[in-house]
Order: sequence, then structure tokens, then C-alpha cells
Amino acid sequence: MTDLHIPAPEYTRAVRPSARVETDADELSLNGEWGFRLRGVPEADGTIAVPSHWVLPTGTVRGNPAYTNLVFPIPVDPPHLPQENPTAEYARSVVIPDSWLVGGRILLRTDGIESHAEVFVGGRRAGSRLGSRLVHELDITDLVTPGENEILIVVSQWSVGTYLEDQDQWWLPGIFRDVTLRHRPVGSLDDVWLDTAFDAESGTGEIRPDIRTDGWPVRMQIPECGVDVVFASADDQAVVVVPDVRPWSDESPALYDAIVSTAGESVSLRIGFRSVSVVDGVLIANGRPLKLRGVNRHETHPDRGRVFDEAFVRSDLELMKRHNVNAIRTAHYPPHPRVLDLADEYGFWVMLECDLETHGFELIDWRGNPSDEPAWQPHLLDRIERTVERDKNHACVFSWSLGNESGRGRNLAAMAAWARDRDERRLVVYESDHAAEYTQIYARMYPAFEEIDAFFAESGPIAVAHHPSSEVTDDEARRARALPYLPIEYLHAMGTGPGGIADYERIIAANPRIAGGFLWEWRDHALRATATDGQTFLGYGGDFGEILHDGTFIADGLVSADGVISTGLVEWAQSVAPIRASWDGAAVIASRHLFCDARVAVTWRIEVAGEAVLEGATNLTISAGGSVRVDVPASDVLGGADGREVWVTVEVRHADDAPEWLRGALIHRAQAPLAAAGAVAERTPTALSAPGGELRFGTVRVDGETGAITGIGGLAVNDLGVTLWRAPTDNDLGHGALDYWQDRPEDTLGAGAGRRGASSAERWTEAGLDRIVPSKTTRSDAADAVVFTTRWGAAGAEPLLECVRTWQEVDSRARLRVDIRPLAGAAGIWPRVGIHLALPVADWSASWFGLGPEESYSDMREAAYVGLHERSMAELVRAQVHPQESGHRSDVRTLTLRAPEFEGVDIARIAGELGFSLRPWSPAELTVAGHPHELPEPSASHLLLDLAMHGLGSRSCGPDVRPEHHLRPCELTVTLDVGASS
Ligand code: IPT
Repeated sequence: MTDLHIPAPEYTRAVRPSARVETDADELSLNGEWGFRLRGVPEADGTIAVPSHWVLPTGTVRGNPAYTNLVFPIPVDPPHLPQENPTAEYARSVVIPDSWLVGGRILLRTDGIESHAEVFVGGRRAGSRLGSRLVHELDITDLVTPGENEILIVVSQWSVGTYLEDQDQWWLPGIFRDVTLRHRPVGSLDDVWLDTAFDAESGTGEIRPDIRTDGWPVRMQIPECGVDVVFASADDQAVVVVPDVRPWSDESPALYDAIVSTAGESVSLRIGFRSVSVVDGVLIANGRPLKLRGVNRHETHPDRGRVFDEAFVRSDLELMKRHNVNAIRTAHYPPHPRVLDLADEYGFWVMLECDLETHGFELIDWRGNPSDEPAWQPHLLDRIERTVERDKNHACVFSWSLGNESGRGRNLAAMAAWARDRDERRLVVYESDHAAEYTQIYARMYPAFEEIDAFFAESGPIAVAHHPSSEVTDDEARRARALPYLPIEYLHAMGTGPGGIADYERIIAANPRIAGGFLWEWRDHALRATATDGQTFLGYGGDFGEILHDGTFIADGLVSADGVISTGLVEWAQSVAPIRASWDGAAVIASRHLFCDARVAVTWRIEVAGEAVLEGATNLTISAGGSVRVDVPASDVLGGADGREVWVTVEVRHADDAPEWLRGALIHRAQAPLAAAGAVAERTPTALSAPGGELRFGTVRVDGETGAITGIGGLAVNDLGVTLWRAPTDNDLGHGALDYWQDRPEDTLGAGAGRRGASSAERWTEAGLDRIVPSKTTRSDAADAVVFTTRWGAAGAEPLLECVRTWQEVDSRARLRVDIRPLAGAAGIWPRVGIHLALPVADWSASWFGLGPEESYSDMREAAYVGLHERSMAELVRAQVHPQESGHRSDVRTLTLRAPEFEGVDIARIAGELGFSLRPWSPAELTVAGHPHELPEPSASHLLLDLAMHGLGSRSCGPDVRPEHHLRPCELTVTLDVGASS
């Protein structure tokens, strides 16, 4: 026990937390322009918009944002604070309407201020607030006077609250949510809770009212349900049963308008009937086993930071719905209250998280962790109470999360007890409750498959070695194993990737005890910044002069900060799709819906070598859990295929009765081969007569000493030979917990165990893969072929590989066979095996027959489909905050490159594997650039023809690439026909 003294939250004028509802009582928004002073920075004097963060826009005298993940930006010395504590004074005056002064109370509500505020009215102190993203109300009735009243809010960036708000995000001080002055008439409603439930067997809804007021009687009306009841007193609040209600769910978010009124006030809310529970270790919603196909959502905007904007949030939620997301964890704090209204309306299951994270204490071995120090308990209880009370009416909220990454301790148990006592119908979640002492769902982060297997084993440790969960007793393990299992974070979507979405989904779908998962995370938090040359760019940690920061880790979303969707999102949508197409001789459309029929538009097409020859469309209704077959006259076209590949593609989309923003959005796509390509006819290579210095095979010119391409038709080519290097992805650079490199089970760790082992990029660099050079080539000539053998290695190391290029001419086209053979120095994993051709700078475009149109890697190719695809070079790579390997296309059969001013190139794969990427920068240039604007002026267009490519994984935070997606040194061969484009 320490003698730690933490000043408790101040309650002098603080109002008991209550639910957010629409009221007919008077309210005055104090959003808008306020006078602003930043203490000690006279140049910053002026005005400021409320809500906003005073450090946004970036790069002004008002200071800058700072990004840290778990490390605290201040000394860890609670309750002490740094002497230098940016403090701002916000001032404005307000005229209180006369009608407010005759009776009732006047409250000042602040929805979000980071991190501490002192409030003064008319020069007199009203009180203070803590809990940056929690609602707070002060009763200022006795401080206001008729006419103008000066309101002064003094906001300091650091406070004792800072020790509880160490989330992985920007430190962004300011009044960033609404400020409202509220009149509470005599007899108004102090709190309204219509606690609902749904009985799936009888189809009845239930409302348990819990209303606080001095204004009894209270009338409750739900016109659509025929409910109109009056409660005479607090003790008279009987449960109301409503027969035949439409339940609320993500699939059909049915809401009913309710009005609750006293003589003093009438409030309205939209309620939904639904029940969640745990039965036999399965998470059940409305009687069915629920699957959360969720994302972690932060409040973030590249210019506004955490300031709410309804249009922006709506479009974000619509984007989620269009990509089959059905659940949100509000990482790591309650969002703006409107977000819950919108989640009710759009249909998302919400895990609502309290504004609590003490992660930085981990770096000092959790000494003094507020989660366990009694002196902090009032703060933690205050936080969970503010969280639960504000949003308790929302149908979408199925669970309360105590917070994120706050270690373990008694205060968390006390929070859980409080939440369960207050709201017994929702489930409490907290990831670090390893012994399952007080939570109802067993939550984990970034589990590897081995982790999941350990949990579902009959006995033994519930986690792999090193994870704190593996230390629990047998009894605790038994208790944990009785709960639903839920990765509240998995699939770290940082940079190119994440790999493995489809693999996880297969495991989750197959096991009813896994309640789904929440991918990390929805959107990058990068903030708009301006470079010295005036260019704007998306900034991350370190771009704003921070001494301590965590760099690019702030950019780990499926959507970039400025709204560009990643291939990861497309892959996610395809992998988790609730309605799925498949082919078994007919198109089969199957619904995984739990509750509702689905109206879908189905299209199918048959393509011969990428050209559609037969197409059809139909609209269908599929019952929940049902499936429908659609006959397709496939055999009609097979006769004309002539040895060309034939594919059938079936697509399911939201039908015309969907809301406009959803209509036509792809739900799922399936493909099946109907006929494989016929064998390439054996043709006799042309006999070569007296080959000289520069060789010619068809239209391809080849260096007679090295076998390198020097030109194709009129195009000059700089053939850089074999490359094993790719610009490391964020996952290649990561030290995430799981490390399969070692091939030792004890090194396969659960997440959260810290940095383990070198990153892939470090190992590749150490092996010299970024700097391999060729040996002097040997050439041997045959009657119809010229063969070049080159060994490749890095200075100081044993040779890595031998590359044999065999050139021939077949039917007036160049035929190149490349054989790669690992040599003594080949070990571990290689990023890629490619041939690097530098083409002239130009506006190249590519059309290819193969997997596309988006990038694909062996562990991210669920959404890519076989077809004839076309992209400009600019479109081949999506915007990236941090340049890295991306844009690889796999399973390429033919590739044609064109540029307006040059003769194009045709490549046809005759045998072996072929992938490609085309970018204005080389892997080496991408490797060293921190931001897109730091990339050099292009000096070439870089075409990489890949024989093999390593997977992506999720090791920026989670598990590494799975062994089955490793590129281990091995013999590889590809045969290509190359020529100027015809
Ligand atoms: C995990 C955090 O909960 C989350 O906020 C975010 O920081 C994520 O990592 C990485 O982007 S904590 C991790 C140590 C498992």
C-alpha cells in the first residue's frame, strides 16, 4: 500500500450523470467563436472555434499535436504534472433568457474537453471537469445573473486525467466537443432509461423504465406499439410488455419513437428491442449465436482531429456497411453521443468503451498502475458511470468495455461490478481480465491461430507460453473457457495488408464459441501537415517536432486518413460477407443472416480468356440461413473455348430496395474455372545462326555478355537483373509478437508480449538481400538457344542464388526461361524473387489477364479475381502514408504495357508463376522515403516481374506471415514470351 494521494474528481456542482435524450426544454448551444488565450504565448491570442483542438490546424503558434502509443509524454509521477503544461483560456459571454431565471435549474454541459477544465461563471468558480471524452455537467444556477454572463473555461493539457488517458493516439488538447447551456424546468426529467429486451421465442418486447424526476406522474408513449402508460411515482414504474415487436439487429435495425413526459418536460428517444446473453459459452443475440464482424473505430479526421462532423461520420458508417462491417468497438473511449444514434439507425453492434487506458505504466512494470491503486478508484468509477449513464438507452450497445490496456487490478473489478449492478442486461468486457474474474466475454488481442487453439483445447494453458493468460490456474482457465471468445483486436491493418483476413474468418466462422472479432482499425489517424516546400501531406508521429513519438504506428487503418480505401478493406468485405456466392454447376447464393430475409441482386457472367460471352442477372430474396440456386447455361459456351480459359463469375449485390448509399454495393463475388487453358503447342525454336555481341530474339535485344534485355522493339530497357528486395512493408518492419522465423514453438507468442526477435526487414538487411550483385556471367550457345548463368550474392556473404536465363526465338517472338537455384548462402525467408526492368519515365498503363484488379499477395488474395484488368501506373498503387511494397498482381497470364510516346511491351507466361508490379520508384527508393513527398523525381518506371513473393502477415502488431505463405528459398522457374506490343 502506498501513501499516494490522488485528488478525487470534484463533485461540488457536478450533476449526476444521465442519459442523452432529445428534449423540448430550452437549450442554448455555446458552440461557435470564443475568445482564446494560450498562457505564455501572447502571439496565440485571438479567437477559436468551439469545438476544435487548439493545435489544429498544425503548424501554428498554438502548438502542435504529439503522437505516442504507450509511452507517456510526461514523467510518470502521479499526481504530479510537468511545470510546462499548455493551458488555454476560452471566454465568451451569454445572455441567459429571462424565462430560465424564474424557475428550474441551469446546467452547463461539456461533451468533451482534453484534458482538464476549470469553469468560471461571472468570475466565480463553478467547478472542474476531468474525463476528456466523457460528458460532464455543472449546475450553475446560483452563479448566473440576468443579462450577460461571462463564461470562462480554463483548459490544461496535462492533468491527473492524463495518467488515465494513455490511448494510442494524438495528444490533442482543447474543447473538442459541444458546449451547451441547458434549462431544466421545474419538474423536468433528470434521467430516463427505457431498458429494453426481446424474447425471441414469443416475439415480445419488454421495456423496463427507470426514470428519475421530481415531476411525477410520468407518461410514456410509444405510438407505433400502442403504448401509452402513466407512472404515478418512482415505485410505480412497471415493466411494459409489447407483443409482436420487430427486434433490433444489425440486419434490420428497427427503432421505435418513444416519448416520455412530465408536466415540466417531454423527451424523445428511439428505442430498439434486443437481448444479448451468454448461453453455453456462446454469445447470443435475440436467440441466435451472434458473429461480430467488427472494426475498432477511433474518432479521427485529418483536419479536425476528434471533432465530430455528422456528414463525415455518416459517410464513414455507410462505407463500413458497404464493406460488410456489422460491429464497432469504440476504441478507446465513448464517441460523440450522436455516433450511437447513428449506430442504432444504421445497425451496428457496439462495444462501448470507457475512456480509460494506463498503458504507459507497463513500461515501468505496472508499478503504481491506477487500475489497482485504491487512491484512483473514485476516478475509475466516475469514468465508467459517465460512460454507462450517457448511452444506456441505445439498442446498439451490447457491451460495456472497461477500457483498453490498463493492466490488471481491483479498480477494474470495481468498475465491472458497478456496471453489472447498474445494467445487468449488457455484458462487461475487458481484455486483460485474464483469469475471467469479472467479465462475461473472454477478450483477446492479436491472437495467432495457436492462441485460439490453446483456448479451445480441453485442458492445459489457455494461451501459448509467455502470454499472461497462460499463467492462470486450472480453475481460472476453466472459468475462462466457459465464456465466448472474442478477439477485440486482430488483423493489424497497417500498411500493405493485413495478410490473413480470410484465414481468420474461416476459423471464426467455423466456431460458434468465437463471437467474431474487431479488426484493428478502421481509419488512419494521420493529420494534415505542410512540408517546408509548401506541399501538404499526411503527417504521423515525428512530423510535428515531438521528441518522443511512435512514428507511423498511428496510420494503421483500412481507410487512409483522407478516405482512400485499402485493398485490406476490399479483402475484408469479401472474406466476411454475410451473403455468399459459390459455384457447384449452378450459382449458389447462401445467406449467413441470423434474423432477416435478404433481397439481393445476383449477376453472373462467363468469360473466355477474359472476354464476357454470356451474362445474366436476377433479383432474389433469401431467407436467413437459407440458400438459393440459380441455373446458368454454362455448357452453351464451352464448345467455343478453343483451349482458352473459361471462368464463371457470380456477384451478389445489395438490391434496389436498399437505401441509396447501399444499393448495388457488392456483397460477395465467387469465381470458378469452367475450362483450363489448353497446353501451349510445342513449337520448334528458330535455329540461331552465329549469334554475336548484341543478340536479337524476335523484337527483343539482349546483351550478348550478360543475357540482360537492352531493348524491346523501339523501347530502351535497363535490365537490373534479379532482385530479392522489396521495400519493407510496415509488417516487414514490425516486431509484433509472433515470430515464425525461429521455427521454435516457444517463440510463437501471444500479442502484447512486447518486441520479440528481429523484424523481417532487419533480417533481410543483415543477410544483404538489399544489395545483391551479379557475378560475371557465363554464356553457352546451343543451336537454338543462348544460355546465361549468373550467380548473385552480397558482399561478405556466401552466394545466394544462381540465375539461368535461356533465350530462344519461337514464332518470331523472344522466349525467356528464367531458372533460379538457391546456393549456399540462401536461408531464412526471402521477400521476393523478381526480375527488375527499368523502363523510361512515361505515363504507362498495364492491362493483364490474371488476378486483379487490386493488388494480391499469397495471404491477401480473397478479393482478387481472374479477369482482364486494366490500370494506369498511378492507379496500380493506392495512396500510402508511408511508402512501401505494394501493388503486386499475382497469377498473371499475359501483361501488356503501353505508354503514349513509346512502343509497348507484351509478355505472355508460358509456364511457371508470374506476378508483376509497376511503379515510378524502385524498391530501393521506396525503402528510404518516409513520406510520399520525399520520393525523388522519377528517373525510370520500374517493372518487377516476380517469380515469387512473400506473404504480408500482420506483424506490425500481431502475428507474422503464416508458414504456408512464406517464401523460403527454393528452385523457381518461369517461361515468358516477350515482344514489342502488337
Ligand atoms: C493495441 C492497442 O490496444 C491499440 O490501441 C493499438 O495501439 C494497437 O495495439 C496497435 O495499433 S496494444 C498492443 C500492444 C497489443
